[in-house]
Amino acid sequence: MISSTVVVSRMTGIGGRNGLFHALLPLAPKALGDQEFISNVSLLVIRDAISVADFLSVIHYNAHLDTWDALDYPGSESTQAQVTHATFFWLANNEGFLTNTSIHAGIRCKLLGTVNLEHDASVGFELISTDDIDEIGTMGVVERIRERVGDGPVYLSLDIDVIDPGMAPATGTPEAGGWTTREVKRIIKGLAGLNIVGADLVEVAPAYDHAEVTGIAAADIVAHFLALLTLGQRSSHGKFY
Ligand SMILES: [Mn+2]
Repeated sequence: MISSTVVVSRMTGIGGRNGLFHALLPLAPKALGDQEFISNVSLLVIRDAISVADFLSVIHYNAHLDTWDALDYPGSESTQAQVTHATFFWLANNEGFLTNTSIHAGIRCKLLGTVNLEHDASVGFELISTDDIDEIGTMGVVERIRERVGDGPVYLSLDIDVIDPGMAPATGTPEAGGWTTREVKRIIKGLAGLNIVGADLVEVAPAYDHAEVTGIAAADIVAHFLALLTLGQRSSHGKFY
């Protein structure tokens, strides 16, 4: 675990970049990892991705919105306290990194009301709920994502809790009734050919895993991300296996 203070100090380090991640991962900004610290790192990696493109759409797989306004939380007056695993897209948008053409996929978190959805839209996100897949199928989800982000630079962020906790139990804020690992993999494959400039996979908590089932799913999804980054825009829609 690394404190938010350390995360912020790395964010604001030499050149405004996270040198460690940048040096380790020269091909494209990307990160993998565990609970809250690494979720905060999503913001770091988005900052690195900005070295590739001035503005990004985000494709965000998660049970939760992660666009919450930190100023709504008590005790979040300091810059450090505002960096949490639920606020980093709000921060990224405030820093001017995001277009208003981002999209969530797999949302099923508890909400206080429509005001939460209105705020989420103000951060630039459209929303595909977990239940939407029952009406439109995996390819319908793919089509909505592709239509939303278009040809512009895209950043992928996947919280492992988008998958049902029965298939990926090792995470800190599980939500019942998620997508299957197969569905998530199929939707990721459908993104082939998009202008993807960075990616992360976050919120895996190995101490909660059983028979490494979550770790196996996470590693497989990362392999898919690497395939997307390697293929770049050469691949046509949905054509990789
Ligand atoms: Mn989540």
